[in-house]
Amino acid sequence: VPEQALDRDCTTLSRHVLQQTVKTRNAPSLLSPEAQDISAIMNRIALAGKLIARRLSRAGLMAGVLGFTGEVNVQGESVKKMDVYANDVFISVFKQSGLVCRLASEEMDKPYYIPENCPIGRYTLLYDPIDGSSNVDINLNVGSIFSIRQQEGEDLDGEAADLLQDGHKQIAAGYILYGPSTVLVYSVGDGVHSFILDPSLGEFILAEEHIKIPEHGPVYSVNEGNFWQWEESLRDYTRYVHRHEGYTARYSGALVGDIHRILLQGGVFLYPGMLNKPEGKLRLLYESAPLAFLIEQAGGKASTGMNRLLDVVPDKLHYRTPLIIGSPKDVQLVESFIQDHAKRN
Ligand code: P6P
Repeated sequence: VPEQALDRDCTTLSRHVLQQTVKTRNAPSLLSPEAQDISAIMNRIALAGKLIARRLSRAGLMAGVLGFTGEVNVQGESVKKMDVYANDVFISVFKQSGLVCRLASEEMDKPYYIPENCPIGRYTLLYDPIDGSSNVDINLNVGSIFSIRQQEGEDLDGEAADLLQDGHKQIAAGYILYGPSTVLVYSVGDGVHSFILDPSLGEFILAEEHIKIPEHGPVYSVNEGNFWQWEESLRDYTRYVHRHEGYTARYSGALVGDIHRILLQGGVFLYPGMLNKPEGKLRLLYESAPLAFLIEQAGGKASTGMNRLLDVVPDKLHYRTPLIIGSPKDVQLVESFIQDHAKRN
């Protein structure tokens, strides 16, 4: 077997994270508490990903996996059985971790506290357990999005006020894409790295290090069904890409797959604000901020249209913002339409 293949087989996620954390956090050695912590947390996230991937691969064959629970979540969205399963998987894999004291998820009104880990728990996991779950029943790609923040203070009132800080406070962020293969993409602040799950090994194996998003790409990814709900600036942007050669529309209805395409091929993903919902749909703390952290680490940009996404400070856990994210040149083009309109009005 060529040397290269052997080396790749040996670069598992846990080894890579340790190396990365040491480089990024100026940790003195692989044995520093923080390097070990982040590596252990990433391993738990990988375990959650494996459990979710396995369930998704059998969803059509097992009773009780597809379809809706009949409940409505804090977002006002119908809850899919897979949403509940995936949410609980993350909680259960972290219960035994000893590291994470709180989990804040799109599916839960309040954070979930792991009492045996609190208050010493040093970290909080913010996550969207299954993003794009409407795709589950039609066997299209879905994803999990995660973000790790340091626990600050005791949070004795359960309000998790220390989580209401900007995206620069993230220690690590990434996503798991459940597609033809299961891909985990993460960053601890020193570039973006991807891993592919080898089901025969049960390991995420390094696929690509220091992924760089193209400066410009052909893809614009947006739900044009909302066209008449947008501000005029976004409609003008859409007319521009319709008229100019070299643009192509790609939109799957599941954020992680759309972002992964933009990361690898370049272009821009947009979920703008709308006339009746100026804040848009996507949640800051466990969707936009982790993806913004990652895309900036890959050399891209992430914006609300008016501000850098990572600078946004939420005033509540389920805070939403418009999101424009992807290749620098393509994000700047959208921002130019928005800001030119703002100047004129
Ligand atoms: P729309 C899925 O519900 C999600 O949160 C993202 O995964 C996706 O990008 C977006 O909403 C799709 O929303 O309004 O275009 O169906």
